[in-house]
Amino acid sequence: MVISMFGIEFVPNMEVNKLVEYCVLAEDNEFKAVWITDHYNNRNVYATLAMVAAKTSSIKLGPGVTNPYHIHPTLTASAISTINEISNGRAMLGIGAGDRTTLEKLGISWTRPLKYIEESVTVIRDLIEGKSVTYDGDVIKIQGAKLDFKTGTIPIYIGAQGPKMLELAGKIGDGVLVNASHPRDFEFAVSQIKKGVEKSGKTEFDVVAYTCMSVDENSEKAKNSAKIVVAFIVAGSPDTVFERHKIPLEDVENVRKALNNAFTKGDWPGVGKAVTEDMLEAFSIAGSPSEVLEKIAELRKIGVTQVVAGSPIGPKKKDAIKTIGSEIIPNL
Ligand code: F42
Repeated sequence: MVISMFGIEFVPNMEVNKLVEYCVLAEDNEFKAVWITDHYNNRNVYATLAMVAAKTSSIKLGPGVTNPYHIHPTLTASAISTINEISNGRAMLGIGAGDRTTLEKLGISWTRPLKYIEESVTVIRDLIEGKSVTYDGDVIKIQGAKLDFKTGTIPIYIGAQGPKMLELAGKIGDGVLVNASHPRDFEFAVSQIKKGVEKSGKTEFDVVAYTCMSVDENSEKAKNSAKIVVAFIVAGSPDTVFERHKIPLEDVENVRKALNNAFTKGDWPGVGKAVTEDMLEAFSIAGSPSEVLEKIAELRKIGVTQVVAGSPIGPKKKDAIKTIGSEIIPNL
């Protein structure tokens, strides 16, 4: 397998102009894809993507990921087609089941995620292709919807971690965004994805490692700056993941307590102290450029075809983007 694209992820929790500046820098530094996360409490993902599209010229771009509960598939089809037009055909669509806690806060009940993804992807693809869609699914019902414009084909990537969602992604997606950083998680993921890909008969499929990455010439600094992101990953992961990585549940509990203290008493250094070396190793790709390259090589052997540098990227984002562009991407 070869790494066909090196991507980057941004959370629009900063001013859009600043995020666009980072994207332009990423494009100038050999990154080929930019994924923008979608949470209603951040800047709107499509408004942000429109700005990124207008200021860049070659980097592919898309939401990583939107969800069909909060955003109706017809609206997603229209929004991503608009981004495809603005960007001259550079759009990609990332879609996943969404974040249960956030959706439930909004009064949206999070049921049947597999069906929602399967039916939404079918409908979105048909709408993007300019078809008139009448669909009587288990969870999506549409009668005669059609976009009045067409902007070309758009690859659809599915955000997946669970065994069934991974298989479904292989079956119906053009790619999958797997939120993980360690070879053990990808051994498991790729075996599930393959089952779906085989069922579909596809010959091409993009397996994306949507990683927590932190790069710096100083390995310690890189690792330290990944700790807070790793703590959040630990707090939100199911026990099966800790079993896979042999991480003691007492250590997990310490991180959860430390995060609680950080939110209530502002003790953020305590969070850094609670994150263990094993957690850093399991949930991030953090270190010097040569350490990061070694880890990417392992992922490639397992079948990863795109690596995405996700938060925090490095102790200093701009420096990290330049380091990845000069020392990592050319050496893949
Ligand atoms: N979520 C966001 O809200 N915003 C983002 O920007 C975002 C980015 C992102 C990037 C990469 C990525 O991989 C995920 C990302 N996510 C983001 C999270 C994403 O939206 C999904 O929450 C996440 O990927 C889904 O995780 P999952 O693959 O584990 O799927 C869940 C739904 C799961 O439980 N899957 C199980 C499995 O085995 O895969 C199946 C569950 C099941 O069987 N459900 C039954 C069914 O029919 O669907 C019944 C359940 C019922 O109660 O109805």
